[in-house]
Order: sequence, then C-alpha cells, then structure tokens
Amino acid sequence: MNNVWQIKTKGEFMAKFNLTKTSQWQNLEKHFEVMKEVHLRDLFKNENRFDEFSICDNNIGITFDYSKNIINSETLRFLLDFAKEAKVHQYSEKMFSGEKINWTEKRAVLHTALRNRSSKPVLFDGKDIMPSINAVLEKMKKFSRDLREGKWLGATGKKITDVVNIGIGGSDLGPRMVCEALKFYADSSTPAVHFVSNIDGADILEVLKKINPENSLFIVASKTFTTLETITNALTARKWLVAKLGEKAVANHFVALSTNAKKVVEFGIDENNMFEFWDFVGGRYSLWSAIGLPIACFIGFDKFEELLEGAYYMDKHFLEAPFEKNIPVIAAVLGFWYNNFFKAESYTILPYSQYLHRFTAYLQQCDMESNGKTINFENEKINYSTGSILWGEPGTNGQHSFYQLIHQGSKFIPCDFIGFVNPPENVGDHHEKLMANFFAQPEALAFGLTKDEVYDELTKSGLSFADIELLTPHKVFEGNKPTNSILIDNLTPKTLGALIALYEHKIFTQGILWRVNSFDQWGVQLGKVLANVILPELSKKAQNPHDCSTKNLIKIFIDKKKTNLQENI
Ligand code: G6Q
Repeated sequence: MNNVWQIKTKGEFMAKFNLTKTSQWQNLEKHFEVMKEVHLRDLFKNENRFDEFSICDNNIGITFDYSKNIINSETLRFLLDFAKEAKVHQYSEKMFSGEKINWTEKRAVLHTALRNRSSKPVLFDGKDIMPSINAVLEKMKKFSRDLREGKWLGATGKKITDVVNIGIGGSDLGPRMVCEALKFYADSSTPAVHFVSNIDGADILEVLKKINPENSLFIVASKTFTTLETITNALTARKWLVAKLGEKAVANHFVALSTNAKKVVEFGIDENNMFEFWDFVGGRYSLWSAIGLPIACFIGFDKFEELLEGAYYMDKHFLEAPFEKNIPVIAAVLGFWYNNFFKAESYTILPYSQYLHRFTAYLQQCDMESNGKTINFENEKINYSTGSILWGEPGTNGQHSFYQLIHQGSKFIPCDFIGFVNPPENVGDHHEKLMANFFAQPEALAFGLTKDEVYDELTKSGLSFADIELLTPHKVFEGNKPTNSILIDNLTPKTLGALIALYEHKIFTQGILWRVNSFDQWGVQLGKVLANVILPELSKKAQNPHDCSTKNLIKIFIDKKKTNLQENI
C-alpha cells in the first residue's frame, strides 16, 4: 500500500487515495461514536482535568485551557497521532526553511522570516534573505521615527498628523486590527491613522473630510500594486492632494508598500519612498512586513519590534514544543475534531477586549482564505469538510446578541474565548465585571442547566405548577458546548504578536491535516477579474452576454443612474 502521508515534493503527484480511509481517520471515526454520547458534566468528574488539558506558558504569559472540550486522553492521543502521521512537524520545517510549499503559485511561505529575531540565516533559493529583511526594517524604523518626531514634513513644511493607509484584504486587515488592538500604546508623537479599503467612494470621502492635505501622508499598501480598489482609492487621494498642493507635493505625501517597484514608479511614487516586501510573503500573512508600516507609525518602531518578538516566540514554541504541549497544534486538532466528526458548521472567536474588536474580522480572512479549499495535495477533489466558518464579536456585546443561539439553538458551535488578566486600561471595576462574564460563559456553555435544576429553581421562586410546567423546557440548557479559554497575562505588543502567530500556525496545521494549500487564493483572483468585465458596460462602453437576471439588473442600474452630478471630492 502507498504511504498516503508521504510528503509531497515539488511537482510530484502521488497515487490516488482517500484520506478518510486511512487507519488514523477510522480510529477517530470509531472513537467519535463513543464520545458523541459523553457529556462535559461527566468528563469533569475528573478533578484533574484542568491540569491534564491545559498549557500554561509563564514565559510569555499565556494559559490555554482546553479542558472544556468533548475529549478524553484517548481522543487527544488519536488526534495527535493523526497530526503526526500527517507530518505536521515536517511540513512546518519545510515552511520555515523556505521550501516552495505554496505549490500552485510556486512560492515559498516565509512570513516567519520577517520576525526571525535570531541571528540565524534563512535561505531562499540558496540565498540568505535576512539582510534584505533587516534592511527594510531599518528603513521602516527611520521613516516611522522621522514621521513621529516631525522630521518628515509635508510639502508646505507642516508636521504629519494623519496617516491614511490605502489597501485592502491582507494589505488592510492585519495593520488595521493591530492598530486598534494596541491603541492604548499611542503616545503624544502618534499620528492619527485612518484606513481606507473599500472601493465604495464613501470610504475615502469620509476620511478626506477629516484631514488636511498639508498634514497628511498616504501609505499605498498593495503587494501587486494592481488591485482595483487600492489603485482607485490611491488615484482619488492623489487627485485630491494635487488639486490642493500641486503635483510636486506627491513626493512628501505618498509612500508605497509593495513588491512591484515598476508599478509604484508608474503611479508617481519615487522608488526611495517604497518599502519593499517579497513574493514569499502572502497578503494575509504580511502584517509583519513593510505592510506593518502604519503600525510602526502609530505605536513607534520599538513596539512594532515587540510585536515581531511575540510572534517569534510563538514560532519557536510551534516548532519546538512536543505536540502534547503545543498550543497551535492542539487548537488545530480540536477544530478538526469538531469540523470533521461532530460536523460543526461554524466556529466563533470571542475576544473579551474591546481593543480586539477587529480580531475576528482579521482572523476570518486569515483562516477562511487559507483553508477554504477543496483540492488536495494530489490535485484531487476532496470528499471531507475543510475550512471553518469563523465569526464572532467582542464580549460582552455578543452576549446580548447571538449567544442565545450558541446556548440553546440547534447548531453545534465551538468557541474560543480570549481574555486578559491585566488590560492596559484601568477604569473602575469594569475589568472585573468583564472577566466575570468571560469565566461565566464557558462554564454555562459546558454544564448548562438540567431539567431538575430548573424545576427546583422555579419551585423556590414560588411559581404555580402550571407556570413551572410551561417554563421548564425553555429554561433548560443542555450544555456540552465546547470552548477553549485563552487567558493572557497582559495585552502588550508582544502577547498580541504571539496570539496572532498562534492562530496562523493553527491554520497552517489544519491545512496540513486537510491536505489543502493554505497559501494560494484563486477565489480572490476570480473577483479581481469578473468586475472588470462588467465595468465598461455600466458606462455603455461595452455589452456582454449575461443571464437574464444580471442583464436586467444592469439595465435598471443604467436607466436609473443619475448623471451630471457634482463630485464630492
Ligand atoms: C491575501 C489575499 C488578498 C490580498 C488583497 C490585496 O492573502 O491575497 O486579500 O491581500 O487582494 O492585494 P494587494 O496587496 O496585491 O493589493
């Protein structure tokens, strides 16, 4: 029999096989038949469960409690056996060492090199890439320091007070999330940072309304420098600036973050004002690269480096910790357990921190764009479920919104709760109240409320027998809803870096378990092509065949669209 787990090497196609027929999968399938009948209430009769199923890393200050999952030690053994057989560790070494594991784009995946804080070289095509990475970091350091200290001035000699990042997808979500998460670390040198991503003119219009061209700097962030949304927004910003300050002002008010020097120069940005990154950095993994420049401008380069250090810490943990103590690997196999055996349809990420209010949106891209795939390592269509549908909002807001469905709905939705022992802010007793909820919700989700408990409670409250009968079924909580609790000592650039890297490696691990390429994104490319076909039709410059629905919708748009309106910008 072929070894179905054999590591694929570049250009090599292996014999057909079915992952679900492997002995490791079948062990899990059999084991699931037992575990699906088990309740967390019974599992917690073991008083040592927390010790057995949690990882406490006091060096970085992260406790990962996964005891409230529907697993026992046998489940964990089967899951980790599966991960070992899938060669997660060997694949991660390939990633870190620059092999072209993104085989459909023939690219290496080296975002980890961007945060390599050791003096060890990282080879790419036989050449050490660390000197180039460090040179760009130096350039970012100088630029962000000059900007914050008022040495980089606008064309009329004014200090830059507003930075506008124009980018979308991977060139927006990461830096935007981090700037929000670390807002508390802004100081008196910090410029306001605005993010414009949507091609909807409303996005840039509302930012331009708030800023003064003399004090504003535009960062055009685009790996390819061809993305319709970003180039359209950048051209609008350029037009606005030139109308107010003249063509020459572009040099002081525009910088670019890109891999495409040619296009940057064509746009009119001097190559000296371009911060380079490379093809081996995927868009959704790029916040560690030059794409992090708005972060460095916002919180200062030293803090940006702390963010890199945190990610580097997690990289080492991921590479070195045995699977039994490896947070990203355990998080990944648990997600896999629920996705493929419990058939969970979605997964929630619930940060109990307002500062992390963009964290789930950021992770949605990172996870869903990475593992929303159905073709395996052998270029065949897979026959099992891949990718998680992620969603969520910060606590406690979500509790007053969708938690009802998680507690009592018919869907099975595992959750990650993320909380901090010491938040950066100190406001009365808000944090204790927030965290009381952080501890209460996973407990309620796990243990629920039985019919007898509800009955007793209602009886004590003095309700009539008829009302007790009526209310009891509605007040029962079945419980047995699995959660992970990630409790972090402090919200700092370093712990945030580690948290992001934790999820990046979880996603990577799941990609290996599902045998999909986590690093391409052909679905995104499709969107980039389709709209370009219709665009000329909207100004009657072209006509293309469409289905009757699309044809009529376009016709209504053209007929009703008002023309000759005055522009807002
Ligand atoms: C990320 C995706 C995608 C990309 C955007 C922006 O992994 O590839 O979200 O980041 O489409 O692309 P550019 O940076 O090239 O403008």
